[in-house]
Amino acid sequence: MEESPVLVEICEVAPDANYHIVTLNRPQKLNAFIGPLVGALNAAFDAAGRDKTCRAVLLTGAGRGFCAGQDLSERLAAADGTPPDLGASLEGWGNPLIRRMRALPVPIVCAVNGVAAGAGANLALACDIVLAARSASFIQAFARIGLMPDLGGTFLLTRLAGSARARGLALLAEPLSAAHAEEWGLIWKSVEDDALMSEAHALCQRFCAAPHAALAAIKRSIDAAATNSLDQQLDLERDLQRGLGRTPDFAEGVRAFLGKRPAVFGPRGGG
Ligand code: T3D
Repeated sequence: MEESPVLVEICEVAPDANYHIVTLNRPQKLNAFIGPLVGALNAAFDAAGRDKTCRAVLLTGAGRGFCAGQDLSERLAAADGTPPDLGASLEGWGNPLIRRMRALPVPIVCAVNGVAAGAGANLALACDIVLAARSASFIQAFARIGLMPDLGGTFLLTRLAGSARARGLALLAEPLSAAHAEEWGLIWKSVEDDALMSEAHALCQRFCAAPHAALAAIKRSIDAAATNSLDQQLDLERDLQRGLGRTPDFAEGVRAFLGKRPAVFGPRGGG
């Protein structure tokens, strides 16, 4: 029987707190996207959203690569010469995937274990915290094959790295090392290869004990800041902070600080 193209493992940290480990699993093709893989990936993020005990998602790839983007063997013209409809493909799975990831109310930690190319690079950049192994690289490979960055790449690259670097990366389609990606602000951190997974797990465990509603509000407000005016953002901060000020987690945070002890935050949905 063929192995599933996406593996999901649930790592329980407490009875009411776990994180989901989502592994792209086509190692022989550097985890390139095919229909069943992208279907399973969308389903995995859906499941994480529905699981009220899930407090973080760890996304990584099996084998020596993270993800080489779309599997190009699925993109040959049909026998009658009809070209593929890439717009329909993005509308069908790519755009819903990125929207789903950004709307997920828990942090997504990406452990980039090897090359991240094309849509695979932008999948990583759409995560909340990106760790990359020192040996990993990011390639906006699209222009090599007559395409442009997708999966939010033009939006994310420009905001993360600035216009000059976004243009260079997309127009030249050259590999960017993990160290440079960190230096340019594209990712959170590059780490030694053998420390990648332990660092990613440690972050997810930490999120399992963090104040859930605050993290969800942080995700939402930072996303909104990309397009809001300062006035709109101030209003959003006021509204979200008003809600957070009424949570048991905030009351506990204050009590813990004043009592000089570590805070013990409640379950997802409870704060
Ligand atoms: O829906 C839509 O189509 C629209 C969305 C499009 C988004 C996109 O992602 S377009 C961009 C697609 N990706 C690429 O163009 C990257 C293609 N891959 C590469 O350039 C190289 O493989 C890498 C630089 C990523 C890694 O190079 P290297 O030398 O480390 O590995 P390799 O030998 O090239 O790859 C290993 C195997 O994976 C190899 O298979 P084989 O010969 O051992 O059977 C190779 O063909 C396969 N592979 C890698 N990437 C893809 C792929 N097979 C199909 N599609 C790929 N994208």
